[in-house]
Parts: sequence; C-alpha cells; structure tokens
Amino acid sequence: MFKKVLIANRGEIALRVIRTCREMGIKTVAVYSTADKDSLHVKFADEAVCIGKPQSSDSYLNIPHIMAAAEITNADAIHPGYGFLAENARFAQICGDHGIKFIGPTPDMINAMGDKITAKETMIKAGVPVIPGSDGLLQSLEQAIDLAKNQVGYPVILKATAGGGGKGMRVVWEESEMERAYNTAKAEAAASFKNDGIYMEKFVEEPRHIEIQVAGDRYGTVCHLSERDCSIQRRHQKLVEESPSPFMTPELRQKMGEAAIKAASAINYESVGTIEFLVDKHRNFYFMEMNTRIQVEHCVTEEVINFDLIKEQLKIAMGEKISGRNYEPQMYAIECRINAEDPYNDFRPSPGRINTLHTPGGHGVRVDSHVYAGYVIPPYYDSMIGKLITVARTRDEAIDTMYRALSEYVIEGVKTTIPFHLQLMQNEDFRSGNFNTKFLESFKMK
Ligand code: MV4
Repeated sequence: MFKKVLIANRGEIALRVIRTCREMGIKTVAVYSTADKDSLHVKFADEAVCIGKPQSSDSYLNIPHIMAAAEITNADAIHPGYGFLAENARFAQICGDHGIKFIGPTPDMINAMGDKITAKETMIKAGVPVIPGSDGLLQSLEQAIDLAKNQVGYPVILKATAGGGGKGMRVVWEESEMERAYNTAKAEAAASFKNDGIYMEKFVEEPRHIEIQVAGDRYGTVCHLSERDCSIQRRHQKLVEESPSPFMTPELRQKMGEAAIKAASAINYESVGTIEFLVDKHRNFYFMEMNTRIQVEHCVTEEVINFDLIKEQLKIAMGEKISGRNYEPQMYAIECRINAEDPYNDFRPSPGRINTLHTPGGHGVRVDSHVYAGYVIPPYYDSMIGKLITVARTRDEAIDTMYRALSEYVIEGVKTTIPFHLQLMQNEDFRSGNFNTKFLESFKMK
C-alpha cells in the first residue's frame, strides 16, 4: 500500500489524482513551478514542493528536481498524470532505480509503443489489424515512389516513427507531390524528434477516431472498458469526447475490444492505457497507436461504466489483481474541453485572470477543473481551464444537459471555448452522430 504519492503534474489532473488518493487514505505531495504557486493542486495536497521556474524544462519536465522533491518528502510512488513525463521511459526507469514506484507501465512497455514502427510490427505479430503500408522504415525517395505506385496505392500518408499525435505527417495524393512530401516529412521528423525515420501508410479518408480503454495487471490479466469517440478534433487537439461512440455497434465493440486486449497483452501491459483505432466508413478498424498513460478524456469512461480509473491505476501499481471482466457502457457521457482560447479567432490562446467564475452543477453534471475566481492562467502551459462532463441515459439527453450546463458556465476575464461548444451542441450533424475527424475543418462559428 502506498503511504505517500507525489504527483508530477499540474492543473486539473493533479487535482484529480489528489482526490482519489485522499479517498484511499494515501498522502499526497504536489510539485509546482513558481508560476503555479497559487494553483489549487498546491493547496489540496498534503505537502507541496516548488521545483523550479515556470518553463516546463525547468520544472514539470525536470527529472532531477522532481526526484529531489520525492526524496525529501519520502514519497513511495510518483503519478505522472498526462503530458509532461507520463510517457518518458527514462523517467520511469529513474523512478525504479530510486526505489520509487512509477504509477504506470514499465520502461520497456513505454518504449515498445513509443516507436510507431516497432508498435506496428508488434501488432502485426499479435494479429491486430493495422493500416497497410511500408514494411518498416522508408529507405529512399525511390522506394517511397515505387511503394505508393505499385503496392499501397494513392492517397498515402507519411508518418514519423518517433512521432504520434499528428506531428510531422504528410498526405500525398499523387506521385508529383511525393518528393516534396518525403523531404519535408523527414526534415520535420528530424527537427521535432531527433529521429528522421519515416514510414508510409494507405491514407484512410474521413476516418473516425475511436479508442478503447484497457487495463492490465502484472499477473497477465487484461480487460477492456469500452470505447471513446474522439473524432471532434481540431489540428489534432481533441475538443469533445464521448462514450459510447454513436458509430458503435455491439458486434464492432466486441471485435475492437478483443483486438485492444490482444494489443495490450502482446506487451504484457500493466496499468491503464488506451488503444487508438482509425475506423473507416465500412467499420473496418485499424490500430493507430497506444497511449501508455491516463488520458484527459478518461472521465467519460468513468461515467458510463461507473468506475474510478485513477483508483484502478493506483491499485494495479500496488500489485492488486484486476477482475478481468470487460465493461459495457451503461450510460451516455460527453466531455467538452473548456480552454482559454478564442473560438472566434482561430482558437488563439487567451491566458490571463479569471475575474468571475460560476461553475455549472445539477443532475448529470461533472466539472473537473483547478481554477477559481481570481486565478491567473499562466501562459507557459496548455490552455485547459477544465473539463465539463455530462451523463444521461440517452445521447440526446446528455447533449441537452451539456447545452444547459454550458449555458450556466460563466467565465469572465479570458476568452473560452464555451461559445464553440454551445454551437456544436446545436449542430444537426453532431446531434445525429454524423461526423468524422474532418468535421471541424468545415465547422464555422456563427
Ligand atoms: C492517419 C489518417 C489517415 N490514414 N493514418 C492523426 C494523429 C495520428 N495519431 C495519426 N493521425 C491520422 N493518421 C492513415 N493511414 C488520419 C489521421 C488523422 C486523424 C486521426 C485521428 C484523429 C484526428 C485526425 C485528424 C487528421 C488526421
């Protein structure tokens, strides 16, 4: 049993982890940068240690500073949250080397999924469907041209093996575009990831992004906890997530759930994690990547299966067995990300002071947020103010509750994504479940 957990993160997820620790009788240590000294995660934790200057590289990404904070407070485990060091295998290794449990998978598991070609090869061996494409790294422009023409077929997409989350991808519609795309993809990969390895896939047009939540324990048991639909994204930033997916059928859930369990079992996965799939209009699904962390959107799953995923993650890290049963959604849940961004101005970040705050409440409403009236959103990190989650027996009702809750939400002093979400909740295509990852490209604010 952990006595004390250090949370190597900030904002709403730090608060989220503190809440579950408190329920489990585990003491908590917050770490914070000088920009976050007035943040709620600092006030809610049992102890707090300042780990450096505002820049992430001086604080939330600074491994020596975080390890020092863990040692002086005598923490026996570290929860990395999401982002920052959550998928840093070296950090997980260093925690282990210092006798501090990293609450997440082992460094080997992080590495197995961090390199996308390695991950894909592992999935092929495990019998999980992947998108057809090059057999590993592309060796030359000539090979790329030949493959696209004679094997894969246009359109194709070039991706960085060290990438993920959409960075450094290039879609190629015809041969005349290949040279440019090949060179820019390689250069971008080198600049962003210090690894210029790229590979090719058939480009799936207008796919849905549907991911399966999984959990595995150290005894080899893996289960799935159903899906989330994350197709409502803008420039690879998710804005709305929901569960169940309006595109899902019982048969597809069965098949994708089985594939997700195979995927996680292939690396003996321990902890909670997510298998991301692309799903085409014929309901063919393909493994895209695995996230070896808790995700921002985990709350919609928690609401539809009535299950605390952070508690499960902590129990698995403490060596407990999981039941091994799979979970089906019993409810409908939607999450809107409330960001300090101006939806009327290309979603430009809008940091600053929240002068007035009224948070929605009532039946079926959950708000996970670290802000309060007078809080200043610093410019150094992401612009999330919080997550508004609604839950109901039908999707229509969850949307109606969301519209009502959004209408109640008052945040003055900064621009927010609330006006965008209000308009989305009234959009006919959204309401009918008729959308894919291209939906927001043509969405216009009124
Ligand atoms: C694709 C694709 C179409 N075909 N791969 C974007 C994030 C990164 N993980 C992979 N991504 C995509 N890969 C093939 N072969 C389309 C996307 C994609 C996308 C995927 C999920 C959610 C939103 C997206 C938006 C644009 C492109």
